[in-house]
Amino acid sequence: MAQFQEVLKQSSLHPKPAGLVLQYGTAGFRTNAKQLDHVMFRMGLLATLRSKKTKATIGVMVTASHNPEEDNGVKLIDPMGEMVTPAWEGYATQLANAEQEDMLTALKDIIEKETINMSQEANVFVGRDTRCSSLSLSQAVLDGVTAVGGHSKDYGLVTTPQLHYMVCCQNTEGKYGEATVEGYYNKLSQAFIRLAKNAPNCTDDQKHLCVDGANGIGALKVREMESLLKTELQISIFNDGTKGKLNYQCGADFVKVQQKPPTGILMNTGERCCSFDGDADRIVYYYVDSEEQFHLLDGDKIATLISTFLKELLTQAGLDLKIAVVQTAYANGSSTDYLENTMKVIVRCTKTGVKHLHHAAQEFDIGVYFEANGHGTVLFSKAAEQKIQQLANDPNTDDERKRAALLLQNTVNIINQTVGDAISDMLLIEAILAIKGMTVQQWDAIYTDLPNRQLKVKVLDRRVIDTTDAERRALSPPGLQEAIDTLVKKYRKARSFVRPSGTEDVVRVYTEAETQESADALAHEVSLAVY
Ligand code: NG1
Ligand code: ZN
Repeated sequence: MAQFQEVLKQSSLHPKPAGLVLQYGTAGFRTNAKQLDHVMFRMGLLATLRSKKTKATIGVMVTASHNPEEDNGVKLIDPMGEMVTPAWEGYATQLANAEQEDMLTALKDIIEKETINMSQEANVFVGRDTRCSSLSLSQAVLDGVTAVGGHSKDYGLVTTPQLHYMVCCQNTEGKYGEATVEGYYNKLSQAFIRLAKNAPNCTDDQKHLCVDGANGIGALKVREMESLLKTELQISIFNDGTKGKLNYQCGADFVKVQQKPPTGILMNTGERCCSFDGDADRIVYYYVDSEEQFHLLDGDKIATLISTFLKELLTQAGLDLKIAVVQTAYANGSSTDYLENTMKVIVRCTKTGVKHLHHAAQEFDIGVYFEANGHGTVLFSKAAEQKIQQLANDPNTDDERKRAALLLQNTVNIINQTVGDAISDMLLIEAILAIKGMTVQQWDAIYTDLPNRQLKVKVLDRRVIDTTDAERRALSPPGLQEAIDTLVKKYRKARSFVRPSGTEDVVRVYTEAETQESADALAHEVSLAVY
């Protein structure tokens, strides 16, 4: 067919280096940008097939998130804005790894297996982060879409969650919102202003926030939105990309892993600050106290704040909706303890990776999910949204219940339910703190984190480590778990686990214990056991 001739011709302009093998991991493909041109072209092809198959718009985001500037990556977005299904992750790996001369056969295989009607229309949305390599790589994606006869829309520079949002808006015929960046800003800022109006006593000091943009796309996008928020929130943006390097000694991942402030930010004592990661789907908060002590409020503290707020509103509204918090093994033990035993909410633990948390959260009326690193959001079931809306619109609802229902309704609107979103999460957190009249110090004091440490260990083959129980225990290699158990017993309130990273060629080690010295010593010992 002429169509396949075109694919072949175009593919030869995006040749695969022979022998290169890459894997579609937790966050799509991710490696040095120089190795990705053929992958991008082929993901353009695959997204087009996926679009034909689902008869819906599919997204392709070019980013390597918190990884170094030299890296890049690509991730497919399914019709409701969620991660692509596991079978298609497998196709992505097969197609990306097929040698140049086998590429067409690999493509035809997928078409056959999925019985794809090639005359079906296809539509693909493409977005990219601010990396130097992203422009040409996203062009390769667009070339792939065109080669197989798909239509594409290039959103250019957007955050990852913005592209997820566009895909969802497009496929729900505007019910979720308008599929434009302006539509996104308007929906979120309107919901924010409505929420903030419930905090009339908020002082100018409380309305100020420092944002570390990780020298990435988030800084650009907050700047575009700033004017819509300024009556209720004044933002000082640092690390906006004009001077520093992307993710270098700044951003949410740096702050979380290093447990210290980013460089490039001017922080006054006690001032509320937050950091985004390189594609603005993660956020963490922090402040420095009068003793120069750094305090981190990570994804666990965020989940606690949001779920407490929602639970209180549900009680005030008299709505019987089941709320749960979904975490991973990296959640601080103190947070799990507080959520289960003090707040008495259901807590679930899943494997690392947003798709696992997202799926678990979908099982509840309201599912709050956050990774400790600050990636997370809130999901509302359709039934929950309807009940909230009914109550908010019912003329017989008394004032207190109506206020709670309206706050819930605006929370639904401010949250990006497709994926974790630093901007949307930031606005919700800012609104909650304002409404509750809570300082960042009071939020921090809800519970005290157990001291913890995260390390990476380079090994020959990280895949020899196999885990179970939501990655909290190692099944192989033999003896590893027993060794960890023995080491953990040496320390008070200690816990540790190891797992192969899904995004880097390393094994991650996590420990927590009663003191930082113990957590650090245990992390060191467990690292040695991994070798
Ligand atoms: P890996 O590399 O599998 O640990 C990291 C994060 C995940 C998730 C993905 C995708 C940690 C410990 N791991 O995965 O939570 O965010 O990247 O970006 O933070
Ligand atoms: Zn990210």
